[in-house]
Parts: sequence; structure tokens; C-alpha cells
Amino acid sequence: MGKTIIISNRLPVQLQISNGKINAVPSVGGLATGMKSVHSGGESLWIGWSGLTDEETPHELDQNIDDALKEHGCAKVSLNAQEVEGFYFGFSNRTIWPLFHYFMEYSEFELDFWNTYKAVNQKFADAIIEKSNDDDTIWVHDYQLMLVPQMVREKRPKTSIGFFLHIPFPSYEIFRTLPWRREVLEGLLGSDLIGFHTYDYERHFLSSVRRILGLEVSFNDIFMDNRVIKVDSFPMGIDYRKFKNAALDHDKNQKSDLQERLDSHKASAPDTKLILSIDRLDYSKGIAKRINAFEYFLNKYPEYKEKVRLIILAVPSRSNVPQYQLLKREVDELVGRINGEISTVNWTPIWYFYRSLGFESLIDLYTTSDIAWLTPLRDGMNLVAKEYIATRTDKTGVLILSEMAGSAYEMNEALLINPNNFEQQADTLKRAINMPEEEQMARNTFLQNRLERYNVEVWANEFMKALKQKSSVVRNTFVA
Ligand code: ADQ
Repeated sequence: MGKTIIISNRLPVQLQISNGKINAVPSVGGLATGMKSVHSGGESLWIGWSGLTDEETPHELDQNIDDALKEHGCAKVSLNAQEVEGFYFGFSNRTIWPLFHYFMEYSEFELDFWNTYKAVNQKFADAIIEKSNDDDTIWVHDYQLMLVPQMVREKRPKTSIGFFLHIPFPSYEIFRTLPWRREVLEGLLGSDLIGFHTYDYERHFLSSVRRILGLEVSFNDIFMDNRVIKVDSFPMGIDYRKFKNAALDHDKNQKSDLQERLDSHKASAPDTKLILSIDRLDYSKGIAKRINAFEYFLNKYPEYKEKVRLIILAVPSRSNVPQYQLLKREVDELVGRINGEISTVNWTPIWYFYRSLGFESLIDLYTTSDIAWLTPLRDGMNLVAKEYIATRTDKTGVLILSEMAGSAYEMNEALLINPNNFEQQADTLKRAINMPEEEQMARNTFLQNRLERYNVEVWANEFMKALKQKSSVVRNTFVA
């Protein structure tokens, strides 16, 4: 049996260079955690970009970097600054990201971006081809690497290749506007198994394959040349135990400064409800609309002034893409205006943090907030919704979640809202603030049971199981 090769844009470790020494520190992100069961010991290899451009990497340290990565079962693809610009900030985040999140007007169709995307995808594919054998199993991740499956397939026709898309796949009417729609579909169809978070994304993809490439599709099988490609949905979970245990330990550990501050706020205003929102600062997350909806709520129900506080934690993201800079300015101005207009001596309606917080601080916020309010305009899944629920060890807390998040399909017991409907959101906030504890606990019991069962390890294992089954079926068919 061969090894497993995982490929993603970024490696699951971060490189730190200090005084000529290299340190590779494991990342704590969802993907890195989820793949732990697949990426174990010496039986697997993870290929990706280290996060440092060639220009930032001292040439004499190259070998040391490779050695440091090897200790974590990783190998790097080197990219220069121009490649990162065109491939990552360009085609991935100025063409595909907005288009796949239904922000057509933000999507830029630049031939230079496309050419760099193709060249960098080829670099990733070459790294896989160099490091793999025919009997290896390859799992490619996400929208930055959609051409890789076909590029590897050309050189390794018998290898098992799986692909998982972490963002939505848009409807055919949106996808068809992409000038390189055929090439992207053909790139993906180099896979044996293509996975999405939800059944809807899967349906959109199948419809594009049928209408753009004219291929035969039966249920979730695509017939292409002498191959059958399977398409399926695998909703991604979280490391449920890690969040639950962190919340349980949280009360025993010494309090952080943030927790002290949250506690003193609660003590001085025991009737005030804390409403939490956490996202990357991204236009797809609906942050500006959420702030406007909060103002609408306070105008519609002024009796809640001084009785609620909205905490916005926005993580800096892609800050050299113009749309993200505009959004940053818009959010800064909105928070400033609303706080300026309606704050009182004792009350600031919005607490706004623009930074990435450590895991412990995240747990402080999740466990202390009475309500989580997540309003993406589009979101492949949204793991924050799941993390909030996992930390509610006494089963209280209310989740208000946008219907446009992939996670809404599995989280029916949350209060689901349309982020464009301010009237509905104002009423839902009121309902959440007044929801009896028994109702909160009943809803969260269902949600927690589901999240515990379908955790991120199960997600990764089910994808790998389906990929291995798929490959053996095809091989057996050929033998017959
Ligand atoms: P993201 O768009 O990044 O992921 P999400 O799924 O919510 O969105 O994941 C964010 C992660 O970052 C969470 O694990 C959260 O804990 C962490 N995080 C958020 N704010 C933080 C902060 N201030 N400090 C530290 N950590 C913070 C993409 C897709 C999603 C899909 C995931 C996984 O856009 O739709 O759910 O991939 O497939």
C-alpha cells in the first residue's frame, strides 16, 4: 500500500527564522487538526507553500528549511513574490473567491492572473509527481489548486486523486461567466472523487459539468473518457473534544486579562447580554451589514439600549487586496459613527477588535457570550458557529446563523436568518435575548450531539474511505 499525499496552498506549519535558525511550528487551524488522523507518522507527506517567498528566504538556509519541514512530514513548494501576487492575491482571491461567493462585480478576469495560476498549479503538480508513486493516494485541497488533479493525472494515470473544495461552488449561471470555466472543470475532473461541504454545491458543480462540458452525469457519477468520477458532499466538522475540554478547563485555570475584563463587565451590568461575532475581515462574511442591522435593532427596540453589547472580532485578512482595504475602512467608520452617536457614559454598544486572538482568548469569548451572531452573505461552511456551540458546556447560549452558511444545513436548531432581512434579524435578536434557558438547552443538546458525532476526524476519514473505495471499484472494473 502506498502513502497518502496531502496538498494545500499553505503547509500546516509556520516557519520562524531567527538568528539564522529555523523553527517549524505546527499551525492550529481547522484543516491541520482535521487531517491529523490522515497525516500521521511517516506514512504521509504534506506538500504546500511555506508562507515565505523566495525573496524572504535566505538561500543558504534552504536545506535547513527542508530538514525542519521534513520533521513534520512536510515538503515545500517555493514561490517568488511575483507568483504569490498573481496566483494567490490575484487569481485565487481577486477572481475565484469573489465569483464563488456571488460577488460578481468584484471578480477580475485578468489574463496575467490566470497564467500565473496555471504556472503555480503546475509547480504543485510537479512536486507531487516527483515525490509520489502510482500506488499513493493524493488529496488536493481548495480553490487555489483546482488545476492540480488533471496535471497529476496526465503523468500518473493510475493514482487515486481526491479533491475537496472548502468554499461554495456557485450556481451554473455564475460559474459560466468565468472565461476559463472549461479549464477549471477539466482540472478538477482529473480527480477520482470531488468533495463539497453541501449537497447544493455538489448539484451546482454537476450542472456546470453537464452544461459546459456536455458530459454524461448519472446521480453523482460523471462519465469522462474511460473514467467515472464521483462527486459527493462531506460537511466538515470541528475538533469537538478540543473545544469542549478547553471550555471545561477554562473555569479551573487562572483567568486571562480578557476574561477578567469580561467578568467585571458582567458584574457591573448583570442584565446586559453579550452578542459575539467572529470572522476574518472578509466581505463574504457580511460584517458591515451586521453592524447596520444592529443599529436597526436598537432603533426598532430602543428598550435594549444599555442592555446589549456587540463584540466584533475581525481577523486581518488579505489586506493587500483593494476590496479588503475598502471593507476595513467601511467597518472602522461604521463602528465609529454608531458608537459616537449612541454611546452613553456607561455603555458602548460595539466593542471592535481587529486582530487575531490566541486559542485561550477565543474560548474566553465563546464561553462568556450569551449569543453568537454570524451573518455571512455566503460561506462554504463556517466553523465559528460549530466552535461556539461546542464550548457551551452548560448548554446555554443562542446561535443566530445565516442561512447562507453551509453549516446552516446541519444546524437547524440554531435561529436561522437571512442576513439581508434587517426586520427579521431585529426580531430574532429580541427572541434570542429573551429565550428561556430550557429552550436554549434543548436546542444545544441536539446541536452538540451532532457535532460530537460528525467531528473533523470523521470528516477526513470518510473522505479517505470514499476515495479508497472509489479507486478499488474502478480498478476492479478495469480488471473485469
Ligand atoms: P474561513 O473563511 O477562514 O474558512 P471559518 O470556517 O469560520 O472561515 O474558519 C475560521 C477559523 O478561524 C475558525 O476555526 C476560528 O476559530 C478561527 N478564528 C476566527 N477568528 C479568529 C481570531 N480572531 N483569532 C484566532 N482565530 C480565529 C474557509 C471557508 C469556510 C469553511 C472553512 C473550512 O471560507 O466556509 O468553513 O474554510 O472548510
